[in-house]
Amino acid sequence: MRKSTTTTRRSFLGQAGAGGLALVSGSAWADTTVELPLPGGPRERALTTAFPQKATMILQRTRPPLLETPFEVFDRGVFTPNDQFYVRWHWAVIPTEIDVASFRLSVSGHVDKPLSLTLNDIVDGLPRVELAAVNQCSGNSRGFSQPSVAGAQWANGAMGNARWMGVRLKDVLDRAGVKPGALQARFAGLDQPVVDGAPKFMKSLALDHARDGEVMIAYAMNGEQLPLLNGFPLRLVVPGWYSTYWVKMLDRIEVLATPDENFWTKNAYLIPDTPGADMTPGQAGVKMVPINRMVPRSFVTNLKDGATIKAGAATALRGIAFGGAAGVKSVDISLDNGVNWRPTMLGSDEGKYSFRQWQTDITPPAGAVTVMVRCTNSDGLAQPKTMNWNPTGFMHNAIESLHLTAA
Ligand SMILES: Nc1nc2c(c(=O)[nH]1)N[C@H]1C(S)=C(S)[C@@H](COP(=O)(O)O)O[C@H]1N2
Ligand SMILES: [Mo]
Repeated sequence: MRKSTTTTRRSFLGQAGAGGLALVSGSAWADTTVELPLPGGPRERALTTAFPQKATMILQRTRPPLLETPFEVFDRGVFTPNDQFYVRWHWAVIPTEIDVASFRLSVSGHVDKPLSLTLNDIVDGLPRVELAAVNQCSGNSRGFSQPSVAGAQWANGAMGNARWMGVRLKDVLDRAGVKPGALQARFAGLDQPVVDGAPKFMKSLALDHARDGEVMIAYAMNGEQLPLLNGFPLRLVVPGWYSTYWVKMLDRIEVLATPDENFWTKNAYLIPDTPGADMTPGQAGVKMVPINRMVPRSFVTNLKDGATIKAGAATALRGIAFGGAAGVKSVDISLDNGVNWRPTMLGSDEGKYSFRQWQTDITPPAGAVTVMVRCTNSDGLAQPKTMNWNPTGFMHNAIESLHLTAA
């Protein structure tokens, strides 16, 4: 889907900043609710349509905006629509409009030639790349932690899949000329802390990773400009890695010759260095490391937990899966608590970092039936049967179970 340069600029950046956007328009939320039963939490959540460029979302927090994708959206297709793509910010000072003419992306630090790039330099001046990839918050599904942990009580909707379009981070770094001895690239956006002295949100990647040719600076998702709340006009896309690294409203890249000591890289987003980032509540002396590659997950999307289906007749089951840092090798289901598994049929392959649909059917006799669904990725990593635990509720990916009644 290559477009001419003029069309590209118009469609991805043209309407940018026009008029400005109130981050919350009026008080139009909380008039409807959705059932989102979490252990120890409220059964219901407010739905909101009050945020710019967003349709119905589950309201987790208003300032900063934390909006969850209603789960039924994932049944509609393998790409998550921009207007229902989840939203997460750390600080509430977020620009409500961006002047595309004066916007600059700076590249500084341990480079031969510091850069100050306009959006046109990026859109027209560098090779365009496109990649489908899942953006998932480290804390997706945190609300299911037991014992419960602090932080946004996400159910399973702090994730989404899009076709990202932009330029390779490597091409931008090459243009600046990274000097020998550089270790990391650090990324920051236009959002600011709400209190003086609080640490600005920044994340760093090892330079080899930053230059792997896959990490992107995206200016479009699903064929449109990025919604403001998803990082307009530019965001980092780090395929296969948790979204904490996918810095939004990206306007600053610094190449560092010494390890990044900033709070968000050094002290936040750490996981236990154990299989599945699993530990025991209260366990002492656990080595912590920065969160990194995603792990496989799979979900049923066409039936809800507790649904009744017809006994003795074929019932279609379908859902989505993703492999994390590798492609989906198989999605299997079990009707006997994980003793026997059988493969499902996989839908079209949109690339190894994308959601992939799966489908099958089941014909259970009358009675209760529990369907377990398990993804194995092409590295051979499969979802575990029991949920991991850590104090920040990161990296949940246990096998999901759906309880049905056949009658
Ligand atoms: N500039 C900026 N980028 C950011 C963040 C932020 O607070 N500020 N949060 C990160 C985290 S933790 C997540 S989960 C994703 C969420 O991306 P989304 O809002 O587009 O879904 O943005 C990431 N990028
Ligand atoms: Mo996140």
